Amino acid sequence: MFNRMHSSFVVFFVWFLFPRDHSLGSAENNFPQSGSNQILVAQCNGYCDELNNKIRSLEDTVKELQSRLENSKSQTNLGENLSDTCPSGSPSGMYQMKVPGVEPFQVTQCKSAAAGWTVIQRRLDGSVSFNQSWTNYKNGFGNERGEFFIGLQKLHLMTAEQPHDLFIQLKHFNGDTVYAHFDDFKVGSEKELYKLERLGQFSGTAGDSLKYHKDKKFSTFDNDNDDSRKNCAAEHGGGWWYHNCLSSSLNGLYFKEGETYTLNGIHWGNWKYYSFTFVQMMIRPKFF
Ligand SMILES: [Ca+2]
Repeated sequence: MFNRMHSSFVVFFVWFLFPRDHSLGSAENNFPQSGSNQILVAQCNGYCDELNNKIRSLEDTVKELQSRLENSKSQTNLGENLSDTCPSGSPSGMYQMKVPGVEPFQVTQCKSAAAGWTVIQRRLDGSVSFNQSWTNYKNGFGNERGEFFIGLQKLHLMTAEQPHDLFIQLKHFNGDTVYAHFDDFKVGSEKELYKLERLGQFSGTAGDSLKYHKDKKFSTFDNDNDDSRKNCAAEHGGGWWYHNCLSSSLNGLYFKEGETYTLNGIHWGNWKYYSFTFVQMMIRPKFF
């Protein structure tokens, strides 16, 4: 809809420009051919300048619209590419989420016949830094159509309201894909430093690299709540429910080809690779 609307604008302005250019040419052609240039300039003054200014202004508008159209196209393409990342190939889309205690917000959901999986975290190209402050982890950051974290406060409100499943998809640069499913995910309040309050039973192909973090508080480089003498979040490049320090961290640094041999990447200890190039965390109400 957005693309179509802006395409129409671009077409309209292009149509608007060229006839004017043409009529301007016609007007100049109608000037006395035998007259001097001074006469031509005199006749043109106050008319051509004004028209030229308008044309320049319209050209700027067209450029701006073209730029917005390209941006819109790239965002749409990203959304289309993501559609096959949903479980069982269910289609994805943007929806408005309403949770008591917070303003309505946009989310990506994988729709199924019964209920949607809401994406709460995504890594896919390294375009967004996940080494963010406590405030940013609390409120969320990034772009819902690309890399982002939904925010701890929203996670708390959503999972406090009713029980949720957690589904994590992990993919390595070489194409290997695994998943982890936890059947009772709950995040504590800010007062509880957003601790990983519940996880439930694990199932999946990735191995359980999250149970080590159960009951642990969330930490960021500027708010160290871990059980280590070190600042785990600062050391491992992103906020997480660190213990002493980690079995997993899906908010670590992004390595484009997964080529790290340290634990500061997008890490899931039970799996053979040190860093992933695609991660998506999703939640869904357990009873619907
Ligand atoms: Ca510490």
